[in-house]
Amino acid sequence: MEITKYTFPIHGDDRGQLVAIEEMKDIPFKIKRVYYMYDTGTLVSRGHHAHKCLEQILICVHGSCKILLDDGNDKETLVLDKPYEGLYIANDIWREMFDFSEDAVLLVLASQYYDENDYIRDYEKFLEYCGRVR
Ligand code: T46
Repeated sequence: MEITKYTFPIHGDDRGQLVAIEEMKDIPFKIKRVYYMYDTGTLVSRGHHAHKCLEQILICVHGSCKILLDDGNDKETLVLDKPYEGLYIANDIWREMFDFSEDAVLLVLASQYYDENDYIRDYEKFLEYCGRVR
């Protein structure tokens, strides 16, 4: 499976660090929505779904977490623990987020507004969907 991780430029100076992300320049889509999760229990596993159209960039801006990506054939698990790194997740990819550190803040940049109809929340339906679209 092809995994795309972006390393964003850090505008650091003696005051600290600053990361800026511009749509269509630093990431490959226009940002329609931003959301983030924090205070996630360390034993919690989130996600467990795919999206039909949505593209996203996940950035663990504080702490760490793990992301499992599954394209219906291969599975890969990555660690997000750097506030200047963004993991791109295309549509048609099953994702699970787990192993959150207590201080984890996971920020997500999304290409579409929230739409429950875009979710595939059943793993068997996801595999069927992959078979149809690939
Ligand atoms: C994804 C992973 C990485 C909204 O009302 N608006 C929103 O934009 C979002 C993302 C969620 N919600 C509501 C829907 C649920 O009642 O917030 C609640 C929790 O959402 P969900 O259970 O879908 O959260 P996760 O962490 O399982 O998944 C989220 C995104 O939904 C999903 O698109 O790819 O993070």
